[in-house]
Amino acid sequence: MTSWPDLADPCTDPTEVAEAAAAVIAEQTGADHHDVALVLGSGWARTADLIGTTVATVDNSLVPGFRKPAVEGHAGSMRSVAIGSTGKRALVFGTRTHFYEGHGVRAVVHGVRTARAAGCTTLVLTNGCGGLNPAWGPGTPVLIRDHLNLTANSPIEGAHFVDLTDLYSARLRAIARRVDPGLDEGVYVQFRGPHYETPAEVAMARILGGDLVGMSTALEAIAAREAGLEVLGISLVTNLAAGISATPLSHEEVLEAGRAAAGRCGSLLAAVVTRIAEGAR
Ligand code: 8IG
Repeated sequence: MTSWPDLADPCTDPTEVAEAAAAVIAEQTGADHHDVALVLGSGWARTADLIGTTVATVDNSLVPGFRKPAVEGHAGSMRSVAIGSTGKRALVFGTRTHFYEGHGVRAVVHGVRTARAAGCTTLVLTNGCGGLNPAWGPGTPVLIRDHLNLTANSPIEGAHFVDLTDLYSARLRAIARRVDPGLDEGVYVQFRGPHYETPAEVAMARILGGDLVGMSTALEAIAAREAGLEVLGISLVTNLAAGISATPLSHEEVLEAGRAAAGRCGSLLAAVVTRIAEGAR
């Protein structure tokens, strides 16, 4: 068993672990670099197959700094996917580490830093979330236009004052809307979780300008911007946020909405990633 520096150790440079991870990924996938990285959140797991042919699947446990998933419905592996016939490669993370797991923010953004180290210039972040707009029924994909980070944390270490204007690339959002002109946009609010919000917290999120509530994505997007990646964020509304709908939330409902929306989300993601790859580099 090889050992690598512990991400959680403050003396460890997280970039070094990301570089070690990228080296293992290159070795395991036979691809010296990847172009586009994707993080598949709740409801998005099945979409990778539509992007192209999976060339290699790598168990997370083989890759420095990666953890086993804590959530049912997430896969503990990453894959290298040939994007259609573009000649480009996607690095698809089938799972993410959530902030609420308590392993620290470095673990949360390790995939993002690894994507950068693997050569990616674009990052597509997907998630399942609660919707505040009653017009967005379960199974509606929504583009993330901006976010509110309510975790009281940042992935950035040291005095790096990273600009987050246009964090969610207007260029990439326009590409997505060309693929699906009916796509709405919204402001994603990252709460810590793992509990869902109270109705009062959802009302607060609305007053603050939020449209979507979830437990991921914002911290990863910040790390991506620090790393110089262009970011596209797409949420899948799997449930109406607490207090918006009359029924209580359940993880089952979330999984079911994901299964039902897999087709639409898959073709959307495949078309968007193909267009990005056609224009990338
Ligand atoms: I899926 O309603 C999913 N994830 N915070 N609130 C929060 N996270 C979520 C929700 C939700 N649905």
